[in-house]
Amino acid sequence: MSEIIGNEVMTASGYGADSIQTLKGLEAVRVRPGMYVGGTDTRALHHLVNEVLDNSIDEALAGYCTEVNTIINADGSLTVKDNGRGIPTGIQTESGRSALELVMTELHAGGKFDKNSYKVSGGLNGVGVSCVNALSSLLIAEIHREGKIFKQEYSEGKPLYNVKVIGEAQDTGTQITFHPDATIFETVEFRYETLHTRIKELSYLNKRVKLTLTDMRNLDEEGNPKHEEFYSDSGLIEFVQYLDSTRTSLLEKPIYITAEQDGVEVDVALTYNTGFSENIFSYANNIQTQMGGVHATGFKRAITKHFKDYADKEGLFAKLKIAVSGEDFREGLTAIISVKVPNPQFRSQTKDELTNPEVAGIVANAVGNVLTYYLEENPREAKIIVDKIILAATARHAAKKAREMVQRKTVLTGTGLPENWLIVQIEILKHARYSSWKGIRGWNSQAGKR
Ligand code: 0RA
Repeated sequence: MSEIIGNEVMTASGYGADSIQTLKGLEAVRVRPGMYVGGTDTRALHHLVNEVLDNSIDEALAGYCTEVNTIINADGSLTVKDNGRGIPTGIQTESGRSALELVMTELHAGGKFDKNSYKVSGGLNGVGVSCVNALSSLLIAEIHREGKIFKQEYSEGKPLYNVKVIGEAQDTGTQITFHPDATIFETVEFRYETLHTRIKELSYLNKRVKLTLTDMRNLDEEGNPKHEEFYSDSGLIEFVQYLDSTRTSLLEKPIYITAEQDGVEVDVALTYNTGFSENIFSYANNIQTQMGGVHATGFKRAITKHFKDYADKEGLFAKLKIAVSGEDFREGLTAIISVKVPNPQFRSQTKDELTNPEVAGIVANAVGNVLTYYLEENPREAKIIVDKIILAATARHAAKKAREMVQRKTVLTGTGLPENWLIVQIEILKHARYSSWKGIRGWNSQAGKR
């Protein structure tokens, strides 16, 4: 027995051909969560939140949403609410099913009906909210749109009823509440700290979007839940300042670069501190690329080239008898490189290295253009950076000399020097570098006062 609902032929079981395909997809996610969300541990659990958050952030990046609220509910479920346009709820002609239902139940249904609004999809895996749905014992979608409140609930990804109107709405937006399936995940307890870190990071990466985190499990004496707001007006500039807040900066303000080319958005902030470590963090579509990739490579290439060109042009490297190497340009450097790429490509399985070949040149261009201008306009800062680079090269060279000397002596004496001799030498060098730093720092801070 069958009847026609919308355009879909329904079987007696209540599922049409399309729906059966959908169920197979959702079942695949439940059978192999590892393939879709990277496992069943706490990391995978929090991956679900990221997946839901990404959709709201996308809506914000498309310019339709200013606020995204994340709430850990008292019953342990999690809600993400945004004030975007709301997921469309109308019936799609081809499938005869509601667009909302398709988004919630079809794997990869993300932006099928509006490619532009999903120009840059945050989801690294692109698995989308349907995976979250499949892995939830209960998911509730509530959409405010066209003056109405629409609602649909799902269990293990399967709709419990057709999209219905439950009231009137003055605003627009999307609210997703999900209860992760305790029969799948090792733990279903959301960690405040994990969400806090991610949401804070998202607020820096997506400036001028207000993000909040509320924990209804954690009430104070007055009964108010733990609640934090994250909002960054200057994005990566504040991110870099935050990362370097325990270090002594060489620049009053970080250098900021923003550009768009061929649909690729580039945002970079960098500063130098008195330390010796290199701190470069790169992101592709809001996801940290631990191993860097083409965007980090393009950035490094540009700073090496442009600081070198400037120093050469100004004759600042003239007295330097030694070669300056790439790493010398990155000592005491803290930088964030964030790119938004329409079709991100990643190295193999790990997905922590961006590989789109064209992105290297786009980042290098953007960084190069701004640096050239910055160095011309800010000769004092330019000199500070070049001095830092010279010092790095000098110290590296001296360390190499010391090492060679120890090795030579070791060869000459045959039995070798005591093992700790090299360590002593390195300690001396470190100290030498540090004290010469104080010199430059003093000059900088004095210049700052004048
Ligand atoms: C596609 C089209 C439209 C909205 C969205 C997607 C949308 C998706 C999500 C997911 C979470 N929050 C969201 N907000 C919006 C709207 C198209 C239109 O109104 O013309």
